[in-house]
Amino acid sequence: MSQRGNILLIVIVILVIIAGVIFLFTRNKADTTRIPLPLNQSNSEDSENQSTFSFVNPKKSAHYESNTPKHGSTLVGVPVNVVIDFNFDLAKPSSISIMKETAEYGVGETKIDVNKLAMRRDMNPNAPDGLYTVTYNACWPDGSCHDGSFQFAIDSKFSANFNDMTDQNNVTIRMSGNTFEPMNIIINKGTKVTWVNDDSVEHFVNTDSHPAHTYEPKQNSQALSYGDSYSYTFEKPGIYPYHCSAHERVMKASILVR
Ligand SMILES: [Cu+2]
Repeated sequence: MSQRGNILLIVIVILVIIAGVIFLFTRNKADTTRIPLPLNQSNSEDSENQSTFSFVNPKKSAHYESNTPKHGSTLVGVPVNVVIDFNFDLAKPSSISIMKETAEYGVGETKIDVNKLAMRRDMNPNAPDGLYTVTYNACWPDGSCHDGSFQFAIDSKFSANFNDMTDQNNVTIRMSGNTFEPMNIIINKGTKVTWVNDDSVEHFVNTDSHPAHTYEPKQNSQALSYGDSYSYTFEKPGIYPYHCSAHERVMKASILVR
């Protein structure tokens, strides 16, 4: 090959490498650039529900990432569990307390997930409407602990805004126009819910929070392309907030299981 040919080849190789680097950089940026939301930002559920509860500011412990239920949210039913996500390995004796006034509504032990990045505690399914304060103590492998707190509310009268589908044993939710349709539904326990993607873009079914997806992990789907469907059967009564992780700002919904 001539010297000119060699130079041309080298230039082409360099251009391809530069193009590759630019592609990787912009793609990575698109994945990770998120404007952080204030913790007390209303979600669609709150604005719809016109919550009358007033919430004090949350206290975030070291290594805190997110929690479900979300701070400042008003739910139409009792959460099946309270889950708190961290970016560091949790260790014993980490603990969660779920209080309304002076009564504890957490039941059983606080459990640390296998990956050690979340801890959870079941909630008393008979918990009444009202304001709940979650306080937690997050402990680390070196024996140190940090505490934090947040609040959520339960107001069952807002379930009147939900689509009552308790007469069906199999429910279908369409993923259409970047929404879940119907968005907020009531079903009986044991009901199989099937999501179908009617859009040309990929959607997901992801339990809250984002991006931890830890509240009801078995509800999480893989990526769903056009025409794909995914099913999950809800066995335990309670409220199940979920979203699509590809469109988590707009694509949110809830299922109340009775
Ligand atoms: Cu989506």
